[in-house]
Amino acid sequence: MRYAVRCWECGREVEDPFLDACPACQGALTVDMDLSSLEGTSLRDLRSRPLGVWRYGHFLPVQSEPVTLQEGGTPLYDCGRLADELGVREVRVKFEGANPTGSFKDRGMTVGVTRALELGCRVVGCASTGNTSASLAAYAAKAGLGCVVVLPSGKVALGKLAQAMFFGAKVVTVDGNFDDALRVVRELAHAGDLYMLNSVNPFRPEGQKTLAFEVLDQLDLRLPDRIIYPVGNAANIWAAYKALKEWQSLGWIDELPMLTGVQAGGSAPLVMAFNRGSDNFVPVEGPETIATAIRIGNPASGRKALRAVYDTGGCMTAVSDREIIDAQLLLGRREGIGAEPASAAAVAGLRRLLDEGKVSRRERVVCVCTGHVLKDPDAVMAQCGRPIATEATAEAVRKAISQGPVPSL
Ligand code: AN7
Repeated sequence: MRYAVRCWECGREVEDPFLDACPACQGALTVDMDLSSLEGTSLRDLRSRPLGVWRYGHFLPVQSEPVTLQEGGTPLYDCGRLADELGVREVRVKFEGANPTGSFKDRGMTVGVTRALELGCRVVGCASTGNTSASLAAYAAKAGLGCVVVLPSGKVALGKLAQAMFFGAKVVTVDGNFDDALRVVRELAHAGDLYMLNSVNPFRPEGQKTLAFEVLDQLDLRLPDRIIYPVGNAANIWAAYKALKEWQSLGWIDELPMLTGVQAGGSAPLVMAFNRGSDNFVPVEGPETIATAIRIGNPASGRKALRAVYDTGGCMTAVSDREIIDAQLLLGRREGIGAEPASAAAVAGLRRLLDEGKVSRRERVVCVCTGHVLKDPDAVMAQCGRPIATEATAEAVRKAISQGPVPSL
């Protein structure tokens, strides 16, 4: 597949594969795919391959055999009980926790690490709030590459840290938040210490396009009214927009679902920009939220994400930590879906937008639940308390379970 890497701001073509921003204007980079060879084809032509990232290989800018752990192909659950609870016509949940390392990041990493091999790199690296590092560590292991991950100290959920260590990455924590860690990794990449696979590397969002491709594919191109994403560094919602535009350009879809982004209240620079109707955001110093995955004050793809939202007639909203936790429990206890807090922000945002009358109760909505509940066991235990300990007799257990209400919402 032919493509060019361009500056998203000024359109200039960027030839040096190791740049992470436009040399002329410092704008973010993007991959401009030449889809002309796909003209006259249809989605049906792809379906001989199994549902998953590589079903959409024609839309991905790598040529060699992919480094794959069979990512993607995640369930799209029809959540009737959740829809009743929220009071909306239809809610589906795209459950990205079902990916090999438990988050949507695997979609970008299969492409990003394949690209790293094509460029002859030996060491890959990233800054991360956790999931990116877990995913990169696994794909680097599969590819036989060295891996360095830089994390904000004390603020990475236990499951994610465990994964990065387990898969053999060099794990370094720094005093500071994600934005600081990203600045450091960019500097290491510029000095040639590593090949950076954060989402400012435009090959990452290319893989993440497949999340939106799959949603449309699973719905047989019967478009939902709205797709809701939790937003941190903001590449994923941008990737969805890029995916939708590509299928629109081929005539596979006519319209675009309203792309809607949810940030945590303490880390919501893009929501503030949206509320002002602005294309530009002001970074938040000292971002805070229980949803540590999206504890990001200066989203690298922020301007792209705002474009995605404005251009599709979507919106953005912020939710509190309490709303996030309530939504996480709702997903678990009404639908049996185990999502980490950041993922539950999508559902919390839907509830808020319905209550505020900004989303119609007649809509058909897809919420993207980006990561698995087991990523953050501490967040779960803080809500659900401890098990009841007792003697190993039926009588003692009967007594224990008869005390207090049966746990539910
Ligand atoms: C579960 O791992 O930024 O808006 O370093 O882990 O594309 O950044 C994670 C982000 C949503 C936000 N949900 O996606 C990282 C990292 C989960 C996440 C997001 C993240 P973007």
